[in-house]
Amino acid sequence: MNDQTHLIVGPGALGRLLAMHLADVVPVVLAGRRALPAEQILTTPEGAQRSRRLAVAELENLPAATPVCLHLTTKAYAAEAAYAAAMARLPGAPTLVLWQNGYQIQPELERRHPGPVVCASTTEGAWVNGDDAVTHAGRGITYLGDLANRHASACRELADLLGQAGLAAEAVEDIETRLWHKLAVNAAINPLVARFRIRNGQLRDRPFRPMVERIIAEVASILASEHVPPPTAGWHALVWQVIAATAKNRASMLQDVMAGRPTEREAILGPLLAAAQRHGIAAPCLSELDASLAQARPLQR
Ligand code: KPL
Repeated sequence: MNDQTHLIVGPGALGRLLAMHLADVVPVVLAGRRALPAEQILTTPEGAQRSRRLAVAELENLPAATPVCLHLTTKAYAAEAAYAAAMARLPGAPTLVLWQNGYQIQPELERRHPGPVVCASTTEGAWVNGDDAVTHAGRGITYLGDLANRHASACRELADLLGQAGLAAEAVEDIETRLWHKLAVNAAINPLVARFRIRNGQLRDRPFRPMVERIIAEVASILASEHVPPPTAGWHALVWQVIAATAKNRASMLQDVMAGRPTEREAILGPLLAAAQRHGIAAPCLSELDASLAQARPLQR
């Protein structure tokens, strides 16, 4: 690892997708609690396959050198521990790039990290096939920005680098709004599909459609009280458009519940419920979903 290295911590679908692309243009190390096989295969959205040998490492045994960028690509609930484990081994303060859903870890690590902190909000779609392969299911775009707009040039450089690596990216000045918008979409889709074990498109049918509408209304009123600007097309249009575009998907939270993994419940519903409480807004649907997900058990197979 040297001072040009991009260290990616979190070897799930997003981490591997990022590593397989960035490794074309910069030195990359992919780290996790256990090291993956170095030889990895990427299937592109067009169905082509290419393999590449990556530098892989165990988080506990990272070389003691400071990379230029530390990308945290873990799930939101694992980000804090992964950050602490990585930083305990790195002598300096790299640019920290946070790829998490929700809006919980971002302000917290922005406060704690001694170097620049960049937030990424991405619509890239990917899933893993075992330990040595990742499928890039659908091309998206990644927005990059920092919460206080103090590191615009770092965001632009990173967006350029991702572009050179074949991942569309744009530096933006309103990343906080974009993170809230993604959170709102996730809040309207993920807890419901995880609770009822359905694909996203089934939300268009009865009895789920009115439930989605009620959640959108709760989310819209909470975010209005937080002065988060609504999307140009409005909340309803945004949510129903994502549901249509991802109709066949099993959302990430459903996959987590089915696999018996923790969910991103706290990162997605937590900030909304905290804001509802601060402003004295009733959020019965969100509270009920939160309580039911807190007790979610893996599907009996
Ligand atoms: O981001 C998603 C997720 O699965 O977490 C959505 C937009 C809901 C697509 O499935």
